[in-house]
Amino acid sequence: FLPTHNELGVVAVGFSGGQPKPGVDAAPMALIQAGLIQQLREDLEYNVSYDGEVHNFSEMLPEDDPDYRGMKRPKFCSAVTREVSEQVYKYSMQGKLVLTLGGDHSIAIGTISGSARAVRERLGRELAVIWVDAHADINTPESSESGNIHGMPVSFLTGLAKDEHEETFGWLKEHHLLSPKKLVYIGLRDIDKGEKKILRELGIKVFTMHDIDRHGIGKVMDMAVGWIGSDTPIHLSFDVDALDPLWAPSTGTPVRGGLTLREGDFICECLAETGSLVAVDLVEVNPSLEEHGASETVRTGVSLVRCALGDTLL
Ligand code: 6HN
Ligand code: MN
Ligand code: MN
Ligand code: MN
Repeated sequence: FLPTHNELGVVAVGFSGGQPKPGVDAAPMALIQAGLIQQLREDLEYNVSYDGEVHNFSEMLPEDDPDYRGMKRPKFCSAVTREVSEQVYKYSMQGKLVLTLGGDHSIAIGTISGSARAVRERLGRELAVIWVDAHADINTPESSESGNIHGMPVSFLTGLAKDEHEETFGWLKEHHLLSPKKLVYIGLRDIDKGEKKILRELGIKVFTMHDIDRHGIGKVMDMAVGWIGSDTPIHLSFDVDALDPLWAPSTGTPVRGGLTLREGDFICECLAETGSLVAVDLVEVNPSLEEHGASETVRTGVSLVRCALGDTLL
């Protein structure tokens, strides 16, 4: 069921509407200017499909987008993620591995729904997701304390949160959704009270930083991949804030006590090694937030993507 080995579709999503800080929209361009796509073509020998545009979706900006069920910019986030979902779905249906460069993590509503649907239609399989993050991003609109949609994507993707209106995520249908049993978290260390309750009730597999300290990242990856089972298509959604701010300072919601660069790269390498990756997201790089320039965080992002795409495997 693997994507044709060297065919890669790239979607560049310059979107920051899922959270309040400007700048995360500039990440795809910063990553591309740092040489990411060129390296994927030249060093890793991918045949890259990329339309050469960082989409900012400004034409989708609604005239009026009031808070709704506590969500901020609900219509804009819904419209953008719906479009991203279509783009990811199209590449994935062509048998391409799909790389999405965000953008804030709300865009995963689009990427994962698009992959899940394509994997169902093309392969008759259920998608598994590895979500690497300091945060669980599983608030419902009602449990969220911030109203920021980048803290909610997993609740919409698992069907825990739904809405009847097309323009506020009602476009998400059964075929877009992810089973909570096929979701594994790695790196968590800042989980809201309401989210802890949700994680327990849904029986979701979570490897917190505590688990990584206890077992080491090698064992954690064995357990994570074991939980999903071999021969299951995997979507990796990597929030750069999973890494310690030492390695990724330029991000909107940094949390100390995170992964080292090598642990982050190792997670990506292990998933590349499974041969089951169908999609990779890299999100929450915000080049404008670093005191001494964003070069470190952008470099980290380039490294993570290269590792996920097989760079460091023999
Ligand atoms: N992210 N749990 C917090 C919230 O606002 O719901 C933080 C979410 C962070 C989201 O980093 O992708
Ligand atoms: Mn996140
Ligand atoms: Mn996060
Ligand atoms: Mn918090």
